Amino acid sequence: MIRQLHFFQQFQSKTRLVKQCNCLLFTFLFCSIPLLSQVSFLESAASFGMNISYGNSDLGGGVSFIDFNNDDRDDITFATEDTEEICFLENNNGLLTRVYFKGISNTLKTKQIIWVDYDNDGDKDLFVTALNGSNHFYKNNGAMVFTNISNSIGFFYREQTHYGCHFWRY
Ligand SMILES: [Ca+2]
Ligand SMILES: [Ca+2]
Repeated sequence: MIRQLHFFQQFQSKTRLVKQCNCLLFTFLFCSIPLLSQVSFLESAASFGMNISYGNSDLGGGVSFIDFNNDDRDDITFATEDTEEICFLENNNGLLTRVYFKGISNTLKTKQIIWVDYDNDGDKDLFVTALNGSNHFYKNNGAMVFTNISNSIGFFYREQTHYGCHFWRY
């Protein structure tokens, strides 16, 4: 009887030990994975050549991350404050360089920047809303040379306050 009791106590002790190990393993696996998988970020805009602000406006303007020149690298476009040209930053292997495009001259207070291939010719065209003036639509004629077609496509062209816009194939 004593031997059976001793055996039973040993069995209980081993079972308890296995349960404790399972609990520790469970805790390690399910508590440490989220900690190990956290992503950290480093602010590095200046090191990529990006030193852009929206002037003194308290509302700010839009930004677009899109490969506007179809070289398979995403570029950045910023809306700008009054008297400033729209800011195009071309991505050259990770270094951003400000570029200007023939046919685009817009010093209004811009809010929304939309790149869209509205005519399906393979190059991206540009639509810009303005807070204190008329919106503008620039057709890309190829090689990043643009024509302002705002008046000729039937788009309403009034001086009115505009913020956002969106293109969608419906
Ligand atoms: Ca690009
Ligand atoms: Ca196009």
